[in-house]
Amino acid sequence: RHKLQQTPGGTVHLLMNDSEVTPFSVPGYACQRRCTLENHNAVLTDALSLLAENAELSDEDGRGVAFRRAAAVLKALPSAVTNMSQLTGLPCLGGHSLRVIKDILENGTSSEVESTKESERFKALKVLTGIFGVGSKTADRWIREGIHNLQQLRDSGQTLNRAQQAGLEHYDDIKQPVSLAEAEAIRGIVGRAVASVSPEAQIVLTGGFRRGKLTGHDVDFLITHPEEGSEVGLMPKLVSWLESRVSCHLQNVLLICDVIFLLMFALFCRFSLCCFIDKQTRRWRAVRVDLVVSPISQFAFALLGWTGSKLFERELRRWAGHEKGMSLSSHALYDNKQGRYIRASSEEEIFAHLGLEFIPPNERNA
Ligand code: DCT
Ligand code: MG
Repeated sequence: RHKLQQTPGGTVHLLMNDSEVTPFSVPGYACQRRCTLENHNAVLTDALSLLAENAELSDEDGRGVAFRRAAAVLKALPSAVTNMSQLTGLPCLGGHSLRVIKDILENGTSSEVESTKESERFKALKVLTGIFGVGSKTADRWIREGIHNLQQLRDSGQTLNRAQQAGLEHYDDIKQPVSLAEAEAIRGIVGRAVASVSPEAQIVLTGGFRRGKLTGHDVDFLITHPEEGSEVGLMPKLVSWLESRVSCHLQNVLLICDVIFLLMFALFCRFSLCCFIDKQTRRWRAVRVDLVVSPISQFAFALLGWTGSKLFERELRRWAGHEKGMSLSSHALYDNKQGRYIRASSEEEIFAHLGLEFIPPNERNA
């Protein structure tokens, strides 16, 4: 009555008859779930993530979020889905996502995913938005003008801003994932830069690396100062310090050749730049670095907000708004009913204010 099935990884699964399949059960919000990097349903979640990416690149954010939420539910399951009946009663699985999952369980692939992957428009959107500084709107405009790849862009004579020029020039480097070792090397150099402009300031690695990922598309840092107000002006000082080191070797680890401004939020509190590190291959390569400065009074909110994952953050804000009547951002938590801000000095306190069990960073990989 039972069938044994060996997966390529060597794990043996006991396949049960339909009647014996117990449905999985998970809470409705990703911020209520513990989700490590271990994913038992990677084939399904990769497929749904690709459809999410396609929707996001086509400015269909609602559809994008629906696919992301469905993928996050499958990521949180304790074992591989083998039968549709196991999904009965699970949250966030809409008709469209269920069709894709069914297709893959029955045929090994989803025709929609395969045709999306092969579509000229999706391929062009991926290549063009892969350029540092190019978003889906710009990419879409270029595609309508007949530009589908980097060579066509170079030949088109389109005017590119400074970030886009650098993005095009260093396209291959920036596309290549950043390793943890590279992230740590960059932490060393940015840490020294921060220390030299503000000795008391502190720097923390956030983003995917804080969640335990071994690679990332960039390196995210959060900087603060123990004395409220002393962080003011830190970002411009840091950026000019980095700029003044143009073409200087720093302990043979890092060379800042170019500082590119991608985004500047209010009061200089966020910056993206591009720096170049030596991979011991005597080649310098471009890496995206995201710097955020936060006053100490907002530090816990900034740390929680910049650790991600993106979906985990979105779900925290949705939970706060829909379930608690609160507004959460990476600056503050506001109680809409009481009409006041709620202070917190640690991530644990924020979860407690939201009535959520604390989830450590390595389990926020929704
Ligand atoms: N973030 C967010 N909403 C966004 C963008 C970012 O909440 N629209 C937060 C969550 C993650 C963090 O900022 C860093 O962003 P990324 O670097 O894009 O994410 P990541 O998880 O670090 O991914 P990667 O490992 O690929 O860099
Ligand atoms: Mg990141």
